[in-house]
Amino acid sequence: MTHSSRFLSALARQPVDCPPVWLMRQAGRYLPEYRATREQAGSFLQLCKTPELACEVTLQPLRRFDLDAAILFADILLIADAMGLGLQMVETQGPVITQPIRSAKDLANLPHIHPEHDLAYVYQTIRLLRKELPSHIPLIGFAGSPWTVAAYLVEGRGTKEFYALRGLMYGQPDLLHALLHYLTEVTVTYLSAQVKAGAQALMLFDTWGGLLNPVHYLAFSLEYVRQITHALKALYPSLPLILYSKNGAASLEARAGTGVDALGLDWTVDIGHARQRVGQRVALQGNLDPGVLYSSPETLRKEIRAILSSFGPYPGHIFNLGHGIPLDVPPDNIKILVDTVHEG
Ligand code: 1CP
Repeated sequence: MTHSSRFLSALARQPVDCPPVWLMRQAGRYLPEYRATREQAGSFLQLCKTPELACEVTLQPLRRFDLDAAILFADILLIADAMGLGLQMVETQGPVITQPIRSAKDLANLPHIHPEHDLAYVYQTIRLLRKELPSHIPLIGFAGSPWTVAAYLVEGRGTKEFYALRGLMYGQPDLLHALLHYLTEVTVTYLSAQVKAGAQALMLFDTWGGLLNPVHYLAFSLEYVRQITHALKALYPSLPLILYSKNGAASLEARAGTGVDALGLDWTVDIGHARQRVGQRVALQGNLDPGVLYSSPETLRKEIRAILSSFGPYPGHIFNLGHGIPLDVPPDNIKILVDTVHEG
């Protein structure tokens, strides 16, 4: 089967006329029109919960740049809001959860959420987007991996170290496994309803999997990703799935064996070496250092071409950053990035 979309073709490791490109956090604060719409909504959470405005900010980067995919505007922590855990997005601090999960009692008190009802606004945004998007621009739905969502639920905020989470892993592994199991079930329901609403590919963000040693990584993160992948593939066999990890170079082969179609790479791995290690089993997505967006157009072009040439003339490359667009990069550099990738 051939696709009318470069992005879906590359995910299926089929030849394309030029590499597809989309960017993590392509909607966001680096765009003045995003800041204006967010102000109109009143807050980040209100923006996510207003389908017309969430649809608008999803489309904003596509009006400016020749991107090959759209990503739903939402957040991996909206399920914490649906669980009533007091999620707040604090301007200078990022996410804060006022009722973190640290004990068996906290876990027992977690409500059984019903994503189709409790996160109805997400599905409404997806339906609006599918009406607006041209047929060659697929819509990516997403969720956090259970480990990465648990990181915030246990810690109560974003940090570099997540010591409360790691302390719980060593001190009460059964409790953490019970939380991860619960999040796995919720995530399968949440994501399958995104597909029913119109998402054409799904991405799992395992941003904090790289905190773990290889044995713990398999047990506390990858095992639950594998369960989600198997459940979704049983429901939707041809649905493409992408797994992103930060600091995940050590586990490339293990991640390629979970049944996902593509791996998202951060910038600390050479994409050509990664391709040799995983072969044609999965497509690769990445992996420009977002830091290059602060350099000159010449350096930006040079680094983009280095990644394209390191990957080589094989099918299965989706160009992206190694992590999200920082909030203060000049939008002109994003245009240079996208156009340079398409020039090949
Ligand atoms: O307006 C604002 O300032 C809010 C900033 C913001 C945005 C634009 C947050 C808060 N979330 C989002 C949207 C978002 N988050 C999207 C959709 C938009 C797009 O990509 O274009 C996606 C896919 C996410 C995913 C997400 N949220 C991740 C995984 C990817 C990653 O960045 O590693 C994580 C870890 C989060 C949590 C989160 N939400 C917001 C912030 C600032 C953070 C990270 C905080 C931290 O570093 O701990």
